[in-house]
Amino acid sequence: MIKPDAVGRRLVGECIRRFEQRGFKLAGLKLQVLTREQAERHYGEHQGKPFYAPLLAFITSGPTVQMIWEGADVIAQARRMIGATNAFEAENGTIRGDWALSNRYNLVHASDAPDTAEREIALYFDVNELVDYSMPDEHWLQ
Ligand code: 3AN
Repeated sequence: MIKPDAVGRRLVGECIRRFEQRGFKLAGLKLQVLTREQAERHYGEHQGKPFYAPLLAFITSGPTVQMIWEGADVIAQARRMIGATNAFEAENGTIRGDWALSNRYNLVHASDAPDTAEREIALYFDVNELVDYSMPDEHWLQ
């Protein structure tokens, strides 16, 4: 997910470019303002924590871009490309390490495991919004 701060800072194209150029395949794409209910379901694990209310306020404050990326080891590799949650700890060369200076306004979110990815895809997409197709260079990317 590209979060409202990244959309507001016109970093959507830069974020997508990094995943495309690494070799991942885009299987779903959507621009939407999250509803309060979607945000609560997305961040349910943080309910009751002191940062929960401001986190929900931020994530529903503007448009987000939901993306489904496919490819070899995509979950682990995407998290490496994004960098540590706290942007002050994110390495240079990562999305957060290059463009963020905040723990909350950290530009992007990525699923951390296959079951989380399934849950988050179902939260934001209908099955018929996923696109299955081949890329001519796929055999070089696995
Ligand atoms: P990510 O930003 O990688 O999706 P999560 O889901 O662990 O990471 O956290 C979501 C957001 O919750 C963070 N961006 C941050 O704003 C807030 N958050 C998580 N853990 C903490 C923490 N220990 N202290 C303050 N805020 C936190």
